Amino acid sequence: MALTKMTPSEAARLIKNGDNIGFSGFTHAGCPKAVPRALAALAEEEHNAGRPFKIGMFTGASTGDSIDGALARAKAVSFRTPYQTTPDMRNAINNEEIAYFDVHLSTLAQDLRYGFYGPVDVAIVEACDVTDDGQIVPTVGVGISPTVCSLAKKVIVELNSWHPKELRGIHDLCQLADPPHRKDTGITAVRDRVGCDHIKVDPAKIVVVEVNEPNEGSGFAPVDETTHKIGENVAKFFVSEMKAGRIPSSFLPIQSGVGNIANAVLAALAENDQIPDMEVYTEVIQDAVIDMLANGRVKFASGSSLTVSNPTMDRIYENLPFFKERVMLRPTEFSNNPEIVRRLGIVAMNTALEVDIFGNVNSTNVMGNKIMNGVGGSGDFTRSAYMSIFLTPSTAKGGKISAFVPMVSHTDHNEHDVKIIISEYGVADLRGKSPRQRAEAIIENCVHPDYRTLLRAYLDHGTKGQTPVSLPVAFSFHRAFLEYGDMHQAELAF
Ligand code: 0RQ
Repeated sequence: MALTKMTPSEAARLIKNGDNIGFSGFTHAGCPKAVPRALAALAEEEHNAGRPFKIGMFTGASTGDSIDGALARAKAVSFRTPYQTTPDMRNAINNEEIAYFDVHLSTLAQDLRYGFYGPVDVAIVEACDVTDDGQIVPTVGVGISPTVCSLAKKVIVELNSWHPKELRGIHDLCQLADPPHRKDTGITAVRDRVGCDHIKVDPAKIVVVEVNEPNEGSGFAPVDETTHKIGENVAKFFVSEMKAGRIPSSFLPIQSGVGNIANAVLAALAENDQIPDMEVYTEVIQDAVIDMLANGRVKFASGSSLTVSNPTMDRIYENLPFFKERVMLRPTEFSNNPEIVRRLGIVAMNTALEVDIFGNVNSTNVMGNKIMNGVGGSGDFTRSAYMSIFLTPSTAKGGKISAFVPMVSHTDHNEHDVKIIISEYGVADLRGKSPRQRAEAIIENCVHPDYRTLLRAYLDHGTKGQTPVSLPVAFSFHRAFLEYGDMHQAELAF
């Protein structure tokens, strides 16, 4: 029997006020666009008619503007989880208009199956192919798609002909069995395949919306002096770890976070001929990894999405057989699975907003109270990694903010999990060091010279103890920024 077809606005009308929606995709990659925009328009129509209309949102990670931006602007969201990056969504969350729950990405699918956050009423998923017997082939981002497709009562498939049907075969799709029935994932090497090439759904649940629309991804900022220096420091550190025998000469699989810094670091690794060709086991495969696959510096990349600019997407599609042999896209419960991260010995590199001198990391909340994006997959990788590295420029906002502070204003990754810190000034190796020794290593090697004296003063005059924290002035840097707009004004009166 042929599948039901609808326009975006007809499909949006299947959704009712109060429904929870599960979206496909991971970052802008693989996200539906036309139906969410129609849903935002429907919400505005309902609000104009004086009727309430809000949905709960489950996503793989951040999405494009057509989901997070459009729905936030339409005031159509009551609840959202997990990671987000769109300015309008971020503002609505920080204005407390939307209840936001920031969860590790690897756990969301299981949490949904157990019903921790309520039912998934409708799934809206982008696909490059869908068959009459209910085989859905995602595009370039997977996230929680298998789970929301299996849980939802209705699955709206946005069939996007901008993506070729020949993508079939790039994915490795399945779900974990939940405790107490969980077995090991079966993934013992980066390129192991344990699932199939499509998501199978009862065709009676499927509604198809045909579209042709490019990805909403933008490119990356060019590498600047600071990010280039951070990249060089990472590469030098890896070379010294290999010389010391702590990273094998065959190297270990790497995970790298999202954003400009991560992209610049990968480019620096590619340029260093003392670092061997490597494998990538990560969540977002960015432009730099595609370059490295093309020139052989990366042998294979497993992730949950191809988070690339549209010119890079074109390049992939022009050479699809080449990239299909070297790329695998998995659901987040596999791409970010701590069991696999620990087994493969992954070297994890993520970016911090701020780091305290004892090695605690804030990745999410600016000045403790305003969400930036969310923890994303950084915690999935950091805790279980063979080596967990945090990268950060030593300052932000033209030097008025030091990324290194006496105490972080919010903690995402703690001193027990964070092993290496790298800024443009150098590398602080925290392994095997007491809190005071860690502080000395961070101040000496990573802190901007402008802030070293202040932080040394804090350390030298602080309380004695295992962790020499001095509570009365622990937030003096943050208070200085809030009062004077500049952390240089921090007063360390003891
Ligand atoms: O703001 O653009 O307005 O100037 O934060 O900072 O230096 O451009 O770095 O884009 O890599 O983002 C931690 C947010 C870094 C990101 C974070 C301001 C700074 C700038 C961005 P402007 P940069 P990035 C895989 C792993 C958590 C999730 C994660 C992130 C903006 O990496 O979300 O790791 N990580 N996931 O000026 C105030 C400070 C600041 C500051 C920087 N201390 N105080 N503002 N900024 N430091 C991905 C997934 O999970 C999908």
